[in-house]
Amino acid sequence: MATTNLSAYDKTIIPNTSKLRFGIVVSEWNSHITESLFQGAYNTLIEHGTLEENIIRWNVPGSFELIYGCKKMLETQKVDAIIAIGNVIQGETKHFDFICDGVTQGIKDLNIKFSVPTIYCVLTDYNMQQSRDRSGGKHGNKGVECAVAAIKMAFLNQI
Ligand code: DLZ
Repeated sequence: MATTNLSAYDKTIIPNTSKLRFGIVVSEWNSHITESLFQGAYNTLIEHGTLEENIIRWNVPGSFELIYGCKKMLETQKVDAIIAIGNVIQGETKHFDFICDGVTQGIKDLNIKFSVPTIYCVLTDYNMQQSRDRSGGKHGNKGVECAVAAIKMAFLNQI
């Protein structure tokens, strides 16, 4: 089955982001993966004109805490979009399902409750190799894809 390259997009249609402010909330669990996702997102925002001082980064312990971290950022920081970055790897128990479901529903709820969009940059994989492949490996970097989504949604929010 072909997998889309997560870093591939048409750069010519992305507007300049120099007037926008972005939040990035990063889970520390599987930090080598989430740091690569962060770098992909950060570099993409910078490439399209976002100023360094207009990217606010907060860390949270695990993906489950992304919900509260993003909520707090939405309540206290003036941002145009937030990117929630996490990585959940399947283990031997149902914990994986509960975390994935909780984070997904939680971020969905934030998008319903707040007028600022929260982008879902959470890799939910069966093993570490799949996560490596999607955080700067052979399938690109989901952080890039999510930064592009954040830019598009921030502009949509200005309508
Ligand atoms: C506990 C846990 C486990 C087993 N696995 C992951 C994971 O693969 N990815 C992740 O981001 N977090 C994991 N966590 C931690 C939970 O997200 C959360 O931090 C704790 O349950 C405390 O609420």
